[in-house]
Amino acid sequence: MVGGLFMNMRQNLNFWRNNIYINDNVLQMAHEFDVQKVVSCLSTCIFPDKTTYPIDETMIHNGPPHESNFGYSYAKRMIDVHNRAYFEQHGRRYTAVIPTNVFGPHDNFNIEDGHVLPGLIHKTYKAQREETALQVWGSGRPRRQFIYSLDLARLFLWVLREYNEVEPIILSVGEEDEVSIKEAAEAVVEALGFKGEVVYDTNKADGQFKKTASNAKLCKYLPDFNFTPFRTAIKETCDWFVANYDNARK
Ligand code: GFB
Repeated sequence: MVGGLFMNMRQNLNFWRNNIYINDNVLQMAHEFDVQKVVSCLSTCIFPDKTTYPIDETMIHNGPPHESNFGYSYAKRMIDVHNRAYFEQHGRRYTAVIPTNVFGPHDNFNIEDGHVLPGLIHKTYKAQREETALQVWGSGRPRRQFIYSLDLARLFLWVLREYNEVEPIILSVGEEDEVSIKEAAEAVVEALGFKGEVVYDTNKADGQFKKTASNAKLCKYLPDFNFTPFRTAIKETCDWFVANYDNARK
């Protein structure tokens, strides 16, 4: 069960309970049916809020997560505990990846519950048609690393077939590819050719200011992996959304 900052702030209990149920049912059934490998998803938003940067895989349990999504964060951290216990007690090599903020076609474009990029794409699309201003929530100052879903899918196949550690691995673009929410909004505005006004609603929460993660472990395994350039990925996602507006999840 995933959602953007604002959905997490409204439903920390549901994020905790539903994800704990999913974790235990999926992993226990995999074990009982002798599934050889399970790759679970954590997220770079589950790391301690008070931390040094860049964040790496060793830091998952080193302190409380950001209060906006503690339910989701603790539930996801428990997957790492589950995986270590299945390995110790049954020799299972169940593992986890830690993607940073994912975006792309087929995303959840719901404005209230979705993540920032699909939210901005949907809002820009509406502002264009209604000739209103684009409302970006928060100050635009927080910083994020965004990974294109197509790149994540390619990395997922590699993890499934080649990655044999139980320890999680961060799947993210480099620290140098981190952008501000403002820069992300500008990329969406450019991709959709929006000409209207862009306003920042600073009454809305900013959430975590940054959660800069290191992809050094991934680069050690796959030094030649090429991520899709951010603006190319945004353009492809915007084009998909416009072409599939009627059937998109929104
Ligand atoms: O993707 P997002 O909702 O979650 O991004 P997080 C929130 C940031 O984008 C905040 C700004 O700084 C918001 O103020 N923002 C601007 C918007 N406009 C919008 C908008 O239209 N929609 C949204 N949603 N935000 C989540 C965690 O953190 O990261 C989840 O809460 C999950 O658990 C996810 O792990 C990957 O990146 O802040």
